[in-house]
Amino acid sequence: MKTKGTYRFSFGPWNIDEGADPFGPPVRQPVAFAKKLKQYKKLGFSGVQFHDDDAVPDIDSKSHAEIIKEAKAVKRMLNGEGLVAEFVAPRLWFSPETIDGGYTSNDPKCRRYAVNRSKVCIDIANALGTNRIVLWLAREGTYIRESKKAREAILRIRDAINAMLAHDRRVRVLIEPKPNEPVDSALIPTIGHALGLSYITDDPGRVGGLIETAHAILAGLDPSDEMAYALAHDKLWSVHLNDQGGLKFDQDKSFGSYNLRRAFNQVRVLEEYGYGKKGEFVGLDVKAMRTQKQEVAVKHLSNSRATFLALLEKAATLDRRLEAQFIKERDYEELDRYILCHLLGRKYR
Ligand code: 3MF
Ligand code: MG
Repeated sequence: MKTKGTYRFSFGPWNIDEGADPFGPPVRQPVAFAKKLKQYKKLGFSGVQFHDDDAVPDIDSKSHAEIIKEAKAVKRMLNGEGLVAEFVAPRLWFSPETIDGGYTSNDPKCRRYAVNRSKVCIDIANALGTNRIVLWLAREGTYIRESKKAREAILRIRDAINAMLAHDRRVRVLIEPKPNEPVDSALIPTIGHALGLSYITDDPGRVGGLIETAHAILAGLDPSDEMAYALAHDKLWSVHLNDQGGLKFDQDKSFGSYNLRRAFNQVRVLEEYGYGKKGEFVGLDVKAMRTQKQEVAVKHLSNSRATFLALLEKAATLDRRLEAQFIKERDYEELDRYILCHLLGRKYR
């Protein structure tokens, strides 16, 4: 059992936001990046997750030299706060070149843009001191299936990853699957798809996954089982813990806020199989409720971390002897009862 202090937590600057949604404008003032960085340690976090343009805004209008200079300045800011960069993700869903997807766009010019931008993203990651690139394949999919040839599209994603692996022999690519939103049908909807894809790249040892709770739930799957699957492949290299109320839009609710037992099982599986021992971060991809006022719009982060730690204690204090006994007797009704008592903090029997 690891002690509480041995997990390292991370989040991205987008997790402190202005509360806009597709139906209404911002309700909070923007917080400057430097001010966000000041929050990390206070909230109990030491890792920063980046999009390439979180580190270097207006990236497409800058020269390569400017981009690297700015990324190095961000690295100095991180050093100043005692923080480290966990990963950088190319934002391949914003620019006009990525309307039809990045690596799978039907326009070869747009595909070239996506691959070039991914290479720049690797250079930024190096300047920030991380070799981890996360690919959330936001628009690699379709609104109507006939618009792209799915097999060809998968091989295009493979080729793009190969180009990234060749660009830097130390880089590691973490695929973050999601089944839908913004597209109707994503080409890499689950971790099984992501890891399957890793094995047809030029260097499978450098391609793994990041699992987000909400994304697994949106695929109708159990997030802890998805994590176990990636752990069985030694390819769970990061997580985005949060919560989600069923098959709706991607909610990014605070970890454990919807289904505590499901959250417990994620913590349990991470803890049981040594997640974090190779330096993996516990990432939280959570959003403050739109109703939250400015001064208290970071509680979702500290609360999610606190819930993780509380559930870690639940995992540690689970009576493994009893658990084994019920499993041996195949008395899963009793196991169910015991787990609920344990989570409720009630004396069992
Ligand atoms: C989308 C997400 C994204 C990714 C992020 C980094 C806003 O559903 O979860 O977070 O995690 O872009 O890959
Ligand atoms: Mg995410």
